Order: sequence, then C-alpha cells, then structure tokens
Amino acid sequence: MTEAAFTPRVFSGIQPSGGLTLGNYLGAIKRFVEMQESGMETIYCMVDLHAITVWQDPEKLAHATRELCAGFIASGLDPEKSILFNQSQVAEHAQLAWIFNCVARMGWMQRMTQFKDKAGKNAQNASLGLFAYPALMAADILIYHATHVPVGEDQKQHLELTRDIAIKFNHDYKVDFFPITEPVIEGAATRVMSLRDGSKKMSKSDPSDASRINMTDDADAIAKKIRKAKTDPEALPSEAKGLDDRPEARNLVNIYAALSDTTVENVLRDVGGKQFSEFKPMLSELAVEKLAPISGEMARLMQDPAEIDAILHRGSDRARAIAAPILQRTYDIVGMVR
Ligand code: AQP
Repeated sequence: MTEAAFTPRVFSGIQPSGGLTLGNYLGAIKRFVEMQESGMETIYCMVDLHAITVWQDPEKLAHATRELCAGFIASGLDPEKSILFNQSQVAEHAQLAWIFNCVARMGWMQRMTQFKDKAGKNAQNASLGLFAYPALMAADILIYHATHVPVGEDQKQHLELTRDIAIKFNHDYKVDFFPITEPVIEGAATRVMSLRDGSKKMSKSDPSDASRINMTDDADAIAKKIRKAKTDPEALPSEAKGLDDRPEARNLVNIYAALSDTTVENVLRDVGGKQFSEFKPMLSELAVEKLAPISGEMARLMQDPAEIDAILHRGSDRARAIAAPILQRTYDIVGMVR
C-alpha cells in the first residue's frame, strides 16, 4: 500500500511549562516565523499535555498557555497564516500517541538523554508520561504528516526517535503511510546556554532566574542579567576557533549573532579584541532593541485572554480537520473496527 508523496508541512511545539526564554525564541520561534513567511503550511502548538509530564500548578499552566500563544503572535506568527492551538484541544494527538506507545520499544526510550536529565537520580519516581514523552512528540508531528520540524539542538534525539517510530510503523504494517520527518536545526544559536553555567542549556524551568533571559523581562532585568553573566577574563577573539573551550564567551557571541541575524565570524570581525566590559553593554542594547517590542506586544495581548482563547479554538478546529482523517486511516491500517 503506497501513499501519495507527502506535501511539505511544518509542525513544531513549545511547552507552556513556564515563561518563554531567549533560548526558545532563538532556537525555535524565530525559525517558526521564517518558515511561515516562506509560504509553507505551518502548524504550531502549545504542548500542554507535554508540560504536565512534570508537575504544573493548574492556574499557572492555563496562564502560561495563553502567554505562550501571546508570545507566538508577538514574535510574528499570524493566526491566519499559521495554525496556532493548544495540544489538549485536539484529542487525536493523545490517540495516536497510544498507538506509538505500542510501536516504540522500551530500549529506545531508555536511551533518551532528556528523560535521564529530567528524571535525575530518582527515575523510579518520574511520571510514566515523562518516559513516554517522545512517543507523544512523534504523534504531535506525524498526526499532521509533517515533513519539517524546526527545533533547537536539544530536540535532535527526539526527532530521530520520531523517524524510527515512523519507519517501524511503516515496516510493521507494510505501508508507506508516515513521512520520515526532517529536523530543521538552524541559526547561530541552536543551543543557547545558561548565563550562569556555559555547560547547561538555558531553560524555562531552571530554578535560577538569573540563568535565563525571559521574553517578559524588562530592559533593566535584561541589562542586569547580561552584566552578571558568567564570562572569562580574556578579551574576545577575532576568529571563531578562539572560542573553543570558552563556553560562556561562545554563548554570548552566539546570542549576539543570532539576534543580529548574522554569523559568529561576522560578529568577531567587529568585536574581536574587545573586553567583556565593552561587549556586554553592546549585547544588552541589542537584546533590549529586539525583545522590547515583543514583550510589549505580549503584555498588550494578555489584556484580552478571551481573544487568545478564541484564537486557540479556531486553530484547534483547523488542526483537527487535518488530524482526524489521518488518525482514522491509522486505525484502519492497525485493524480497529469502525
Ligand atoms: N536553550 C535553548 N537553546 C535553543 N533552543 C532551545 N529550545 C529550548 N531551550 C533552548 C527549543 O525551544 C523549543 C521548545 O522547547 P520546549 O518548551 O518544548 O522544551 P525544552 O526544550 O525542554 O525547553 P525548556 O525551556 O528547557 O523547557 P523546560 O525547562 O520546561 O524543559 C524546542 O524546539 C527546543 O529545542
């Protein structure tokens, strides 16, 4: 049984597990907007079912979901051009995830570094959902037959698992039904690191607020966090190889390059030889210039939560119109009677 060629379609998601960070923006959302503007069909999701794989306060989860939607729109996603919705409103994600739970192997899941990082030393106490997280992520993508998934570097392993699940499903049922998805990991900052520790990624759930720039931070907070960011005593190099073994310096230069839409090499051509005391204020100014309009627009949108809910409802209806026939076809392939 051979399906028609897959038309290009983009899907990605972000967890409403806290406020958006500069890492989410540079690693993911900036690419979401570029792909929307390229004219491809784009579907972007607030993955609330993923968020509850670790404890979420219900009120905060609802607030974070609306704020994430506001962040998407303020960053340039247009609900008329892209489908924007929250995952729990389209039940087909969870339904396909169950099928994928039965396709994926325990050994595959046990190799996932994100599970090991998040479960920590007490893996026995982690939720079953956290373990199964990558199968739900595969369902998020494949329920739309998405061909391209823009993500940060940290999601690379999960996307490889998505490909493995599609390959095994197609093989086991002797079909060519699910596409083999391409990860899109691009830009100067595919892995933005913590401002306090260049070996850890910047994360919305890091207990230290000083470790990250939140998309809702004001100019003073951004300047203070960059001023206090960990660095080394050396001046900036003139070439990228001079950043080897200098993770904190590399991180700040990567951020500068990504915010100014240029390459690390170009940045170093201008700032090579400068001390951090000179470079950090340049970076603060650039970050405030780029982020202030977004945080201002987020605050404005958050004043009308009913409008955000209406956008999510409309997006969910549009998403379901694509997902429902693909789920039905999957059920037919698997042998579910209807
Ligand atoms: N530090 C980062 N640098 C580049 N990209 C990043 N992303 C996240 N952190 C960075 C990308 O943002 C998208 C959404 O991520 P997510 O919310 O689904 O989960 P995450 O990757 O686990 O992000 P966080 O901020 O670390 O959330 P918590 O703390 O809740 O786990 C993805 O494309 C991701 O690559």
